Amino acid sequence: MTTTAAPRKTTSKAATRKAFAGTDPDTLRGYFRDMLFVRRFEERTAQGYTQAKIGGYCHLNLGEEATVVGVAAAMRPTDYLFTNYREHGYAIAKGIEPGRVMAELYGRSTGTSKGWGGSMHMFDTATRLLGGYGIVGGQLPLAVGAALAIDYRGGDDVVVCQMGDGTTNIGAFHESLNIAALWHLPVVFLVINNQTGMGTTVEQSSAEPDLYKRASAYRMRGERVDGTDVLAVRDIATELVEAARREGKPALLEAVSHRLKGHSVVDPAKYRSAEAVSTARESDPVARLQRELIAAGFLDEDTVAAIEAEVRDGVDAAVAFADASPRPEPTSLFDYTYATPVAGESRRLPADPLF
Ligand SMILES: Cc1ncc(C[n+]2csc(CCOP(=O)(O)OP(=O)(O)O)c2C)c(N)n1
Repeated sequence: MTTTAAPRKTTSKAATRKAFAGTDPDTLRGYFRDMLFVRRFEERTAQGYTQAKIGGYCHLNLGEEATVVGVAAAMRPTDYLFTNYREHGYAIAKGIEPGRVMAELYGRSTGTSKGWGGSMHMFDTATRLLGGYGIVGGQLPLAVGAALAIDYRGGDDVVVCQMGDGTTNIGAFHESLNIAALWHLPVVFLVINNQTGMGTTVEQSSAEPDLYKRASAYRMRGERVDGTDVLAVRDIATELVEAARREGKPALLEAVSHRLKGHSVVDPAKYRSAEAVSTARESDPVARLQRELIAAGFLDEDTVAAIEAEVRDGVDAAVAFADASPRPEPTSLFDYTYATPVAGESRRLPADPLF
């Protein structure tokens, strides 16, 4: 069990290039573009919320972009992903059309869950994003079940199961890690340590705040990585995903980053000290990669402006698609509750008579 990837120092062009060695500049610019897309998409989501185009609970990936993109780069398209409710960026990184993600946020029938799921319940079998879960820890037993199904059928796909730091204290976390280790299931548990569960810090809530160490209770490999460093995340995630694929070795990866805003879009995060806010700002992964790529000579201001424009067009197109999409028919509310017909299922809408 080790701690990997101390933050890279950007001292000179040569040193920065050396840190990027082995990854070609186009791929690096692609990571930057994808991270920037998540950033701008989420900023637009917050705006859509204040315009009352988006309702319900809504949590953003701001500050988590390097982990989102790094983990996606480590996965095959056929690998499965389960997440908590903070999943818009993961949905896009997994390959879902951003317009369908925004349409789901808008509650439109063209969305990933036909407009009935909203921010916390994106689901797409084609790209193998199997949710989007609002119940803290709810995704873990299901992810282990998917890994069991893969193993049972003799497949070589892997399940990545994302969660927040607070989730490591819920019962389902321990039950899931135990079964995954006992049965050698191909699942990587990805803990996003953004320092807080709502307003409670990891130190206040966890008797063992080094969350990656929890893996040792199940004789599982546990790693901690700087979650603001896209290459460090990609490299360690690749190692763990491939060990799960080849050897049926489950693992836990703790990615440390900072939430740039409140818990959800309606949380002004007044419980945060000025120091915590400034630490979070300094750890901004998008700004960091931009800085480092410029220092290495792989990006210049003109290219950044061109990527910004391309990203803005992409997010504009997603918003336009969502805006133009129809709302689902109220009568379709119950169509997707069960996979198969259930006798006696109530399909009564609020204004309908009881009898
Ligand atoms: C079983 C359950 N308990 C409580 C809640 C309320 N709740 C929603 S988010 C949250 C905090 C979870 O924090 P963390 O796991 O660190 O995830 P993050 O929000 O930081 O991504 C809580 C307690 C819930 N949704 N489900």
